Amino acid sequence: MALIRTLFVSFFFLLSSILVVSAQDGDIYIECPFPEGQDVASEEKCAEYPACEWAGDLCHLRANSEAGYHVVGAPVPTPRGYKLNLRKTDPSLTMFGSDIQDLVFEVINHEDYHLQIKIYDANEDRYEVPVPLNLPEEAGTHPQYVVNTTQDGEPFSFSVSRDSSAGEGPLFSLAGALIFEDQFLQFTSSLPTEYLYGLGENTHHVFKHDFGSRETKPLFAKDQPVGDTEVNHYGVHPYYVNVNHETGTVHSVLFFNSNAMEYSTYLLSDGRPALTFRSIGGIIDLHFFLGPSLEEVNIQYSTMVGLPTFPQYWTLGFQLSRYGYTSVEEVREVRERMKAMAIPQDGQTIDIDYMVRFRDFTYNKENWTELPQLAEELHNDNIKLTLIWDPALVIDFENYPPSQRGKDADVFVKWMSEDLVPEDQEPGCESYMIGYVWPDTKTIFPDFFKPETKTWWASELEAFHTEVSYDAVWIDMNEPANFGTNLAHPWNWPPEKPDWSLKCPDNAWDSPPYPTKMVRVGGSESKRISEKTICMSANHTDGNQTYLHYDVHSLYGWSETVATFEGVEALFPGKRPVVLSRSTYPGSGRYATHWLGDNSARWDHLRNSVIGMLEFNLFGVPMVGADVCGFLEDSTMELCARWMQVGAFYPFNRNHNGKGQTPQDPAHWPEVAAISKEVLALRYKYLPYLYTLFHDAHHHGHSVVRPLFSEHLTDTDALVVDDQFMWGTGIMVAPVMEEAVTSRSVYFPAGEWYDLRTGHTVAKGPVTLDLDVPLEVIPVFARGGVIMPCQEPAINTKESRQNPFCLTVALDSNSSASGELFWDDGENVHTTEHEGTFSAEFEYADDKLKMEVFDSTAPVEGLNLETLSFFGVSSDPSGITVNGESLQSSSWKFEESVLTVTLSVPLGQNLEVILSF
Ligand code: MIG
Repeated sequence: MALIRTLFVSFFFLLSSILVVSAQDGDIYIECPFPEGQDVASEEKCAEYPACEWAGDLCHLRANSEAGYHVVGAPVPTPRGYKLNLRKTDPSLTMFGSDIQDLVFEVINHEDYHLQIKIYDANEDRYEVPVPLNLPEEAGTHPQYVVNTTQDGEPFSFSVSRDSSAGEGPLFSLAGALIFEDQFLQFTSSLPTEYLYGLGENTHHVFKHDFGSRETKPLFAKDQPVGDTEVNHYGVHPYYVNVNHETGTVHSVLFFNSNAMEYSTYLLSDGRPALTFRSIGGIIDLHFFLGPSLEEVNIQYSTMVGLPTFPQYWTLGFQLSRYGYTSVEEVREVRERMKAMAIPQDGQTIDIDYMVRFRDFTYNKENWTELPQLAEELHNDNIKLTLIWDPALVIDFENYPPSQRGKDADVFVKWMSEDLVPEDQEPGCESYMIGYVWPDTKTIFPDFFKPETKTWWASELEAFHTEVSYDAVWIDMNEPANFGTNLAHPWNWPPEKPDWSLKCPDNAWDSPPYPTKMVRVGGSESKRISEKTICMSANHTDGNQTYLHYDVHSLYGWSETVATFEGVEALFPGKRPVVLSRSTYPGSGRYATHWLGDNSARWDHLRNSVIGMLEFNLFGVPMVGADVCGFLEDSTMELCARWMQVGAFYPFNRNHNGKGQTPQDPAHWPEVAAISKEVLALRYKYLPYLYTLFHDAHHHGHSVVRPLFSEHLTDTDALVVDDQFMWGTGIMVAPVMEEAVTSRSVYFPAGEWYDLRTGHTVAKGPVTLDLDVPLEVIPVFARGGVIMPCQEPAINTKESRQNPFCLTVALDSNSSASGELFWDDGENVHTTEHEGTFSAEFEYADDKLKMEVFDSTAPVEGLNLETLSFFGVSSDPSGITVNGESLQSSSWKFEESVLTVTLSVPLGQNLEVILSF
């Protein structure tokens, strides 16, 4: 029945198809890209590209009717939608050659809120992204979208709209010609509004994309530090969110493609905001999510790419790290400093310094002999140990068993064909692609797509754990990074050895006709697509299919993350694996924590980190943070103090420093120590709230950190704020990210806002206020209407988890509020939804606070609720009852609209508190 209905619905779409392309589409000026960059644009240069023409001092695509495709025949229904044939209208009008002449445009209906559109070669299979997606078994029966296409014989175009499009134009509307060549895809959509967010991983200076210039940003996984310009870095997320500020609705689109790509945001000459995507391989595969709220879009997207991993509780505590610790002794000293200053800490990370000559699965028996003891000492202090591994392993089969075992299991990445193997191939290396990274000998790279590789990697992780009992795994350099590709020699090549580097061939994959803008940014030395990585002419295989590195390059980190997650899962059965990955792709969030990579100790990098954090929350990777106090360059007391304050509100809160930089652990400066203690106490107090948000992320796909506009989609002031952010709906942070300032202006959207620390009323929005922000203060607010669970803080989460609970009840203008709490042992996987879990819902209305408990199991035994803080109460109550019993008046205190009630009730039971006025 459902199927018939779907067919019927699809046919209905077809019948309602309309012509969406106007005759003058040639005037909208979609720029033609030059491999050398836009500076070379000239009439002469433009003439080299038959699909383009010079007009209005610009080289732009010819009209759709010339350079595009046209519709051939009628749509053909499929079980899930329909297909439409397209043909290139004039085969001679090409950009880079090898146009695919016959294409299929396919509409695939999924959930009512979720539509997939694919455009692919009608005759030959092309590469498609092998990352698994969760798609529904049956399509919904009441789709919220409508797809319109042009009809037989007409220039091909299509649009996607909401079915109830009152007041809202198309969400996506193909503008101009579609270009589909073997190694060059380009399409442009006009967007309903300029409120566009997401797309990464790039350095972004603003959260809302800028349409004022035709800035093009590349996407391709690269070991590329945070930059000043909008470089591509570690991961790839071709996914955007678009807000319609007039209708207050949100939709999002994933371009599910993993080839090197780039995007541009700009205004078409008719004034419409536009987004152009270019990719150099694969197919056009688009997933649309209709929301209509921001959180619904987040849920819908995460549901498809995989719900985010549920962090172990300790990972929400403060973690300390640095590159360049010289010895176990140094780590101990820092640890002592932290203890002496009583700064909370839950994690300690040790970087590649512990290894022997940067060889994975070894530890240096000189300065690091006592690494196993250090692990025990940390554990005794309730601190978890994270160790790092890089993917590249040394070629030293005789002396380095992990490589020999890997060779035996045939796990390493190979050249795509024997004839590409260089003449000077190292002995015993078969057709492995050989590079050079940190170790002082050449390296090979595991192919994590292979099942054999996963097994081998898991057993190496396990074997090393018998030597050093680490708790979590950090995977770095997994873009994958390779040094000096195509150059005379890597920067760290041993000077006594003759020059050598990995050299990539000059073929279609390593010298593609349009290598994207990535070859021209980030100080690219080789100006090639293989800059700082391995050659594109490599093969990967998952056992069934073979993939070119050219296609799956940006999935390397994702594949290593899956392998590592599975390895850690096997190592600690029943526990939630803790894996920190630098390179990510859609779907990585179900396995990984992410940090934003090598930033510098600079104020603007602190500022950008908030944007990166917000973006990764859209990307379904909510467990994210930047290197607190900055990685490259020396931090200063003031910067580090401010950064510790902001970091206290990153979901992943880790102070990490670069090698050679002066220490910046929070105990290093007395001022920073004091400031860190205060702000970490506030973080630890609200960890039960943060943890509950992560539970919602893990179970439903919610984001954790949210932009200010999340609940205020028609507020155009809120839509551009990116120096403030929310934890869920309850906490707003307005950090100070500028040097030497003592006040900052803070925007408060509609509603009641309270100082989270004192409970005092601060604002009734919408309003902008200038607030004093002395160095000791990071402004943090509670939003009226939300009840947040909290707990007395402690020096680590092991201890804080035993402490009495509290509730912060921040009232809205109706004097009501609601919230929830999730609790468990903080580390186990839940095989059933209720096993070992506790959850409760809170509701405050009509002067009555109710806590309804749904599951009450062992983890909450012995835990009490001891403090209730009501923000925004108009007068001192005359009486309070707790579960029907009157409280003595000494049990509460009323001061400046804050009512604090002291009680003692078991957390695991229903509760009713009635205030009488
Ligand atoms: O090329 O392992 O982003 O966090 O400290 C440097 C050393 C290699 C890069 C990581 C950084 C880490 C560092 N790694």
